[in-house]
Amino acid sequence: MKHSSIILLAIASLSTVALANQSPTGQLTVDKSMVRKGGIPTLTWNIFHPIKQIEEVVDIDDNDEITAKKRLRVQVSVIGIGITDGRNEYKSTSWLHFSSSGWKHVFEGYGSQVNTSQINIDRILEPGEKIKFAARYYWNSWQPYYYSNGDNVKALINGDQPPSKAGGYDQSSLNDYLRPYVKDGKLNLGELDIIYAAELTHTDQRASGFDMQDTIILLRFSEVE
Ligand SMILES: [Ca+2]
Repeated sequence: MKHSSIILLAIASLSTVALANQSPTGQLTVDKSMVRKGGIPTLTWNIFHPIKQIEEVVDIDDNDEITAKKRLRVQVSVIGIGITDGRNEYKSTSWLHFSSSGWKHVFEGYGSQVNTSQINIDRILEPGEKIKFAARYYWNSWQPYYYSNGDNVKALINGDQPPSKAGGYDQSSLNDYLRPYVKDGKLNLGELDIIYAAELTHTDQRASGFDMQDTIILLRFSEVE
């Protein structure tokens, strides 16, 4: 009984992994001959992930707009909103435009309201579908929108330089909310992840407040049949 429950647990965790990734195939081996009464079986397994790079499933053009190359699922969440003057937080609102269906709202609120595990948009994209981003922040009134085709928004992938202040990357310019996504000075994202990073408070790229971290959202792609 003990052995079979351990095996079931292993299979359960294997299928959790399968759901969380891009349909890996798994192989589970249980070495029964090694198990004595009251002993613990040796479990080994290998998981084979199909290797996919983001470039294989989408195109990111010079305007930081994304076009699906295949049928894909996209799940959108907010990584962080970092708009403060040291005392007060300011809110932002963010949107994604899908060529098949127009503007869809992602999130409106303050950085302290962000729940990174919340999926705000979950859609199927057909090949050729194009995505754009827009966001703005509130300071006395809603300020102008910035769009993905301008210099205040960048689409970034795993291994890119993190969003940073004018004058280049510097670890101290990272917002706390962004630190879990940075490793050894590079963005540490999933292979099929894209982030949109937006500067909403400044247009002068030399200003210290120009940090490209006012609103950052995550688009997580996966292949679907
Ligand atoms: Ca800013």
